[in-house]
Amino acid sequence: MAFLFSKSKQIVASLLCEKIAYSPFSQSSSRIGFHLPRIARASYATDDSPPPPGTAAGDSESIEVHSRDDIAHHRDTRDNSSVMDFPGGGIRFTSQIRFLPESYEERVHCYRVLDDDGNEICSNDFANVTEEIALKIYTNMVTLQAMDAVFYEAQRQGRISFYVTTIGEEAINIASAAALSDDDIIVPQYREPGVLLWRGFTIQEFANQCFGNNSDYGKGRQMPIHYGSNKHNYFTVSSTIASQLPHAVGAAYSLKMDKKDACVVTFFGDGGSSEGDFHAALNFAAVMEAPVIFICRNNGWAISTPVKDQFRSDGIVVRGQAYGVRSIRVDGNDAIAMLSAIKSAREMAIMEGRPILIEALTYRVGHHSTSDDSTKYRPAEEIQWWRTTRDPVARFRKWIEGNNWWNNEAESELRNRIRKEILFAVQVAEKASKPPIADIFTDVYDVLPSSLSKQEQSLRETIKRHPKDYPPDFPL
Ligand SMILES: Cc1ncc(C[n+]2csc(CCOP(=O)(O)OP(=O)(O)O)c2C)c(N)n1
Ligand SMILES: [Mg+2]
Repeated sequence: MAFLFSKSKQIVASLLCEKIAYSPFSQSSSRIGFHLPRIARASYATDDSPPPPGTAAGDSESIEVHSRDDIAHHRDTRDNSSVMDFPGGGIRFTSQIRFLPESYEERVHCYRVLDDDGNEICSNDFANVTEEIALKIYTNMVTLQAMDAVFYEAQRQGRISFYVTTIGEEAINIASAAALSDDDIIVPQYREPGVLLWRGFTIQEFANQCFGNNSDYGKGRQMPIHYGSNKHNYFTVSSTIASQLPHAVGAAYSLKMDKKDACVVTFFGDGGSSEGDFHAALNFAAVMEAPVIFICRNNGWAISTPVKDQFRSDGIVVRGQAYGVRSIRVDGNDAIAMLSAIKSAREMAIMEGRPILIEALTYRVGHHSTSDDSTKYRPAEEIQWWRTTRDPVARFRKWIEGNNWWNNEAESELRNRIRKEILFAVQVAEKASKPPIADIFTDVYDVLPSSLSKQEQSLRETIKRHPKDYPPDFPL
């Protein structure tokens, strides 16, 4: 019995060792023939020592994935000749009782290109950004800020019922969109309207959705910020956390079956990674080799729950490897780093038919939503530090100014023009008529089930009984 127990212990230890030693993408070194950010080596380390100097992201000219041999050298070599044939590949035995550490002393490195002052910190390991693209990125980030200011205010004035800002996450929103092709399908959480903005969804269209008017594609049936657009390959927001992730994998698999030159990009927060759907989606994507890019906006908070109360892993990036998904950690407040990492990810996802996980480190500078007051659960200084020192928009502005592509005059012209445009769109959206009440019940069933007919009848009777409680401008 003792013998059997000790044997099974050995097998379990070997299996566990194998899981981290042989990264699922380490069958061979994979190289793509142009400049791409290197996947942080720290995620492939095989013992609990810090990664060797010079192996952090950003110090190589091409993607480099470590081979099995590379990693195996860190292990006990005494029993190397003895390999067990096991589903998934051979497993080397070891005579040492060695548990995998629960964490590494040094956390997975974070890829960045610009420092907090907008200076380039590495010379060649990032995508080329032309003046035209840089200015489009900046203009879109400023537009997002201006939309947030006006819509947030409109909610405070009681003109719309709800709003969510993207303050602090403008670079993730815009730079990721800039790295993609319009054919790529976006499956969002809810804090990524910038992707839609980049693709040409107009300020008027945003306003129509927030006011739930007749021109809203959702016919006023959703809360504000639940944008969606077939034309822009942007799935409608579903704020049921993480439910979009398995859908994204299914959509990616269908692109692969149809041999499309496109991938699916799905966004979620750190809170989303704490849901079961995240784990199901990662595993499903890995096994089905679906071309999907998971972009996690790790902004430190899931409403009032900080990441330290959500998980004990080194963030989200390390979980990719457990599922056999290539992963990278990126400074989410560095637009150029985001653009470069996502361009590389897209290339790998489509060319190699595989999922990629990106953990973008950022901070939710605004309250969770208009229903929240975040000063009740986090220090004002913390918010202020991210709002000022780590502001992604100011950082990018410094970079374009350093390139002589931008100046104060252009800045004030842009901000004035955009604000006027948004205020105008809000006025138009507010004045527009509302969709008829009957629309609440259409578009799901071909023939309305009796339960819904009863609900419709009951709603109409309630309105008749309480006419003053119902907005007079709603067509019945
Ligand atoms: C399944 C589910 N559980 C709970 C909620 C309530 N809820 C709405 S947003 C949110 C936090 C999500 O945090 P995160 O994914 O980090 O996104 P962030 O708001 O930080 O962008 C929660 C718990 C929900 N919408 N859906
Ligand atoms: Mg969060």
